[in-house]
Amino acid sequence: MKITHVTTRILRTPADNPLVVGLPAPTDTREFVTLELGTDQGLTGIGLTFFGGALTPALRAAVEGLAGLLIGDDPAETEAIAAKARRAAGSSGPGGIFTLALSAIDIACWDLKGKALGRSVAALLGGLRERVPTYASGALLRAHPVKYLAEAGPRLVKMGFRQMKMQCGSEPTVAASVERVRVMREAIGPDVDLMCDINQLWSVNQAIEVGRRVEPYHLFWLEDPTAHDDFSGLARIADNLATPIAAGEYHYGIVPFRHMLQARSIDIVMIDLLRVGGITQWMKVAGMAEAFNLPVVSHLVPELHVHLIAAIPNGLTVEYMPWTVRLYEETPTLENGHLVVPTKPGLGLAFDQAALKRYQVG
Ligand code: SMN
Ligand code: MG
Repeated sequence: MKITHVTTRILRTPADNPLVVGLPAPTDTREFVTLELGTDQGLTGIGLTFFGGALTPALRAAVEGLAGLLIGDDPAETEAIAAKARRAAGSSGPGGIFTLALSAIDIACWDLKGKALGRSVAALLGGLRERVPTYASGALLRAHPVKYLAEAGPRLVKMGFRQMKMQCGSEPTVAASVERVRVMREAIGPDVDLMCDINQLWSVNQAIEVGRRVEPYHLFWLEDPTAHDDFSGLARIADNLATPIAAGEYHYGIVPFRHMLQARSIDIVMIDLLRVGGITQWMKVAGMAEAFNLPVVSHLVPELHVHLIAAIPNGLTVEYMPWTVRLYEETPTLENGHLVVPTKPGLGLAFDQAALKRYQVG
């Protein structure tokens, strides 16, 4: 099979989240870069990337430029493709646009691998499970009033979620942070898993202080409690708390995960598919985590991560952050707090042409 043509688009959607109900619609937007790789066998592989912000046109150019170098290459040879892309990009990686662009290409190549073999990506990667737990995300933000959290939590349970993630970190006092977690826990009861994302906003000491005070509410994990690359600081927090510490979403490529794991910084490894370099690299980090006997969780793009978490023995849960679901004709079904793993060849996804038309810019 050979790559014969490349199509990229920039899509701009509202920065909304269907899980947020009863609040004013956001006015800001999100930009995505989509990729379609056509082949001489008439198959098309799809990929997607973002995090470009104002540099999204540059990200699109990077996807277009790197994918253009692959005309005539076999998309099944993902390591050869990554090596060629690294050589071509010089030293403009691994952080930032290079790896974000490589991820879109790698994802499309895995889609093509599956389509050529008639197997789902999950099956190609090991095919361990047919359903995976998932948690509601983006619905309990730190900007939302505590009163809203008390209503939103039970609503998410009614929608079928058995796990959900809230945020803390910007409260004026320790007591205010503790109150948010208390209200959330009381609203959903003891049987729903509750994660809390700090997005690096606390110092190590703050994280230990607040972390200790919220132990009675049994957080499923405390995420990014301090700077993502403060490996010894994260390790101190992890050593001082019974609550599992999750981190990893901010890291580009596989190497930072070596430092994090060697420093015993975390209890749960979060891998962002776009920042790590795509499916090929994601699976390497999942293997590293398995060697350290640690579970792995995903970050964003649930429609892609469902294959990966289902394929590995240490897959814990998929973040259901439905930013991108509107871009596809159909996405994995949510059933009783689980996502059903697609069985169609490749990713089991097709871009919704109406959505491409509606949201395409530039
Ligand atoms: C997050 C980070 C970046 C964009 C959206 C959400 C958050 C998460 O840290 O873990 O979902
Ligand atoms: Mg996070």
